[in-house]
Amino acid sequence: MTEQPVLVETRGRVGVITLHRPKQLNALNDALMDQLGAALLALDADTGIGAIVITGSAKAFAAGADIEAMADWSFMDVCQSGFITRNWETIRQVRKPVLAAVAGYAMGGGCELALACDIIVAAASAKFALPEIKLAMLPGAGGTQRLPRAIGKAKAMDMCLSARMLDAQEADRYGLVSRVVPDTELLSQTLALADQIAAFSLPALWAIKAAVNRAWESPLSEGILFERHALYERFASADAHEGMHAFLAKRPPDFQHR
Ligand code: DAK
Repeated sequence: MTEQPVLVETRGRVGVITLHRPKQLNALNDALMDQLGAALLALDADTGIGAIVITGSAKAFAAGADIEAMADWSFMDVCQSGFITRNWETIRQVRKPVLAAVAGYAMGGGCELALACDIIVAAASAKFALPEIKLAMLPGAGGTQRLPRAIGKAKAMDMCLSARMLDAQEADRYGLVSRVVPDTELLSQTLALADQIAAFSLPALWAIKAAVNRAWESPLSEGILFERHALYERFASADAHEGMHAFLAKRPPDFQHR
């Protein structure tokens, strides 16, 4: 029986996707990225889900794009198949919060996948690198663009040009990750965080995620305008009225995700 490279389960309002090519340290091949994309879209469409967690194994979140698969590809092969564009960027369509729970290696495409998530929770063992330069390649799944935005040009150039690997503490200091937790608590703490997020009003989560992402991609004035309209839209939401009235009544809110 063929092993599934991606395992999916739901825990309450949280969808959990586990990358599962243990022998290849979760190297990201087309089959895995196709399944990851399909799982992300299915969870995003599921009205019972409020947040998504992507995780790997204790040794590797993912050790990058599958080098064995890529080794003999030609320019025409990657152009014609739309390599990366075709399936790696599905994550950009996801409107719900996506959390990466990273232990061990997050290298190359694995680091880029984590960077494409909204929150990165790193285990103390996590290691982040963009080592494509060692292969005479370049980080081609958003690494040269998201990394400088996340940690600034100086640190990003260092990582991309020298293949420097960051441990979890450095990644935390530089702002690459959101939190660092003990390895034994990686999944429990990430799930607790995802649970907390998923209990909030889904339309408000959509709006906040879209607004923060807009901050990456537009001048301040455009971003502020986007935020202002997102705020006005909140007043059309039953949950927003419920949230404010619950606060005034000193009771927990009963969000209907509308
Ligand atoms: N691909 C395929 N197999 C991999 C792999 C990878 N990225 N990483 C590890 N493996 C395999 C190893 O070959 C080995 O297989 P066997 O020999 O057992 O058959 C098995 O996983 C265990 O790996 P190691 O024996 O090497 O394990 P160690 O603990 O000694 O070392 C390591 C772990 C993560 C330090 C090491 O495996 C390593 O350096 N791996 C390669 C990491 C790397 O270079 N990652 C970047 C990949 S390149 C593009 C867009 C994007 C990209 C490129 C182009 N275009 C749009 C054109 C992205 C490129 C990348 O991500």
